[in-house]
Amino acid sequence: MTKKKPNAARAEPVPVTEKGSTKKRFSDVHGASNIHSAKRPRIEDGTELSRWRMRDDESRHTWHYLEDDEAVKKWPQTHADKYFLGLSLDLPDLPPPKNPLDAVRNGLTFFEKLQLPSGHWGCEYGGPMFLLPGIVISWYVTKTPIPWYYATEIKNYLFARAHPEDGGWGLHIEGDTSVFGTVLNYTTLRLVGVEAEHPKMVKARATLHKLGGATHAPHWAKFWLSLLGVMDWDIVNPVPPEFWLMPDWVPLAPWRWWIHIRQVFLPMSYLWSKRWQAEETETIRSLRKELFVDDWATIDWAGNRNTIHPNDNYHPKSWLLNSVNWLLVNVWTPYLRPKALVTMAEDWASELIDMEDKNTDYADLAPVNAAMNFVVCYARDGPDSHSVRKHRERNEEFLWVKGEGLLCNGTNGVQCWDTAFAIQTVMDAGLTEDPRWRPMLLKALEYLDKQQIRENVENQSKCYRQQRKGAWAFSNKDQGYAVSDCVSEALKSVIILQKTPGFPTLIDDQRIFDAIDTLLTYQSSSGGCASYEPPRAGTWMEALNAAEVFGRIMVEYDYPECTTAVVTALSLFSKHWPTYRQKEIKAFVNRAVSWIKIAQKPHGGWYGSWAICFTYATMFALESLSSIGETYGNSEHSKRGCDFLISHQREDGGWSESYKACETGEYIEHPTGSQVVMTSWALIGLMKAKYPDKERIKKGIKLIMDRQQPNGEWLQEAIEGVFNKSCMISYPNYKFTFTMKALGMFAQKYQDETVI
Ligand code: LAN
Repeated sequence: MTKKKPNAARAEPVPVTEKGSTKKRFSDVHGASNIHSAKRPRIEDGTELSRWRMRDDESRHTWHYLEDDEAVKKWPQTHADKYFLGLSLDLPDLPPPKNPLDAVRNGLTFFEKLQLPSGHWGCEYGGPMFLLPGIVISWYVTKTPIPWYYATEIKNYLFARAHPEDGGWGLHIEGDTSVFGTVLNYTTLRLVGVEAEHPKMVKARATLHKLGGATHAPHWAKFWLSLLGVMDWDIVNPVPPEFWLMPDWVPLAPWRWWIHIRQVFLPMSYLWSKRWQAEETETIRSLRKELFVDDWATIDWAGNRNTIHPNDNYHPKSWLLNSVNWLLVNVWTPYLRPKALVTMAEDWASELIDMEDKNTDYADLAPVNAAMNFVVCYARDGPDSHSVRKHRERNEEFLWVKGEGLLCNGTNGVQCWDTAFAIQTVMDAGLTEDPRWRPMLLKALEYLDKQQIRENVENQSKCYRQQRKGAWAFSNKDQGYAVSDCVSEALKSVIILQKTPGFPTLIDDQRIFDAIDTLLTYQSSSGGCASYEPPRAGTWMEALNAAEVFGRIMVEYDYPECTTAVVTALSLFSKHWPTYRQKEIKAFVNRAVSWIKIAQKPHGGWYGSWAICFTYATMFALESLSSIGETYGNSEHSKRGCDFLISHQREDGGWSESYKACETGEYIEHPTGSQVVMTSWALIGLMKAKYPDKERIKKGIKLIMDRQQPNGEWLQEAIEGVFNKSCMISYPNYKFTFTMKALGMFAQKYQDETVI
């Protein structure tokens, strides 16, 4: 389905966006860098979806809108483009599967078409509703022109994702309306050019006012709105850069915080300290009237620092944090804060920001700090600086276009992660030696070869980074942050393929050892593994969680998901290189699995932090146990895990856990019933644990097969992923990788079963 081409005359000529370099394209589309007026973008009903293209430059994703018909002809839309945009692929029906392995083959036939030129699989990575506002506000305050087709599709996306009844927005696409979501997305719409009197805006504004208006927003919204000049900085709880001057031994020094919180607080602290604000515009003046219940001129900014609506207050501030804030506001800042110290702190924060930009070539950890670092560079280096141009260019990689419109991804992609799972899926189905899949797998292996991180970052200890040589990131090498499970899943996939007859050894032993050496740095004192770094402080640090809307954000935690991935990677490695760091690996694995046992909940399941929720983590935990030979028949832990899963199997054979489980810590069913992804996780866990009742497993397999479409695909169901307990995030490729993995495992295990 193609949207109607708007016939309104175009206000300004937008240059052809051909297959040039991203850099060229950027300066073309967003105007030369000497354009500094925040012009209101033109906004239309829609764009023509058939004119969008996703460009894959060695896994740097950028979306291009081709306004020129010649360019459209020269650069045809691929299957992947069409799929992402929700356009029909017109693929023929495949022969109906006679058994689960046929279903895997059909699934692969479809999934193969989505493999991108550099060898990986891409996807939308949306869900959170607080990311796009950061990007748009950063464009606005840096006077980055917003092309009409971005403005138009941002409007379409946000309207499509507004709550059907109250017209507001939540923290994430399935969440209840909150002030955070509503105030930021309303502001975003205004900044891209939507009129305040548009009926949807009137409705959203009424909802915002019912919730108390912008003064009831959480910390991060108050930060963005102060930067924009819609609020006064006095309403923002303090983020002093002086924190960065604390000696490393201080228990609450920021280098000990979780990487995402410290990389966000870093630019935030710089801008807070400078009380930097955008140039005032008509829209900003108007927002001051629109976002508040009271008259703007009468608002007691300082008095509303802690005002927050209950819908947003997932993690209320502790008495400790409130006391620290009180002292900072009433004593430190007005009376003590010496100028020389402030300058020193700002300079050090600024240097740390530069290191982050340099180490990632301006890609940055994620879109929150990328948008903020962009503003820091603009405020500090000026509008025409190299740093500003680089940020402007790289922030494009967070954008994603789909049928509903334009959104911001949670990272610059899911490239290495999804590619690793795709390879393992084929392995689990026993199809790696089938020549039919060789070209696809070879491209995937070549991709992982190119994406392995070959060096540690410069100034590793100065900028508090974790060792990363030999690692893989979640997205790509440019971003370059090693994550324990991303290294593990990619490494497993490389070993699997390189040990399969007919595949080349692209990654030599030394590079495999580098990955192992890095992985071995990831064990925490408990025995488990965290995400980016082993925990650097205790969970008491959560008492300083100022973000209000998220839980478990201040420090690293050990996760069954990450721990299992490392355990299985080390075990696979040891099979092929039995002598390399043999003792350490054995000790690592034993301690890790012991931690898995400790982390089991009284009901038998495990709490998942990166996808929903107990079903996801229980799958991993059962895999960890089985890797040391503990399964249903011989292990109490494994048995309890299986019984937990089985107790939640539904009548139709599937599983259906809701994201609410992540928030509440209790298993809660999703109102839309069984989900294929969730069902696959449960079945994989049960099969890993050698659960004896084949019929129960078969019932779930049948559900997955019944939901497969005649062309081999599965359709999107409820959101799959989560972070920080409260925010959900999409993993659209899971509906391919985990379904096929479950089917493939079943086919391998019960070779004669047809399941039709
Ligand atoms: C991710 C995505 C991947 C995820 C897994 C690899 C699945 C996980 O097993 C380890 C943690 C990790 C790497 C992870 C951490 C937090 C991220 C980066 C995200 C969920 C994607 C988006 C999120 C990030 C924090 C979003 C920005 C929001 C802030 C609160 C700063």
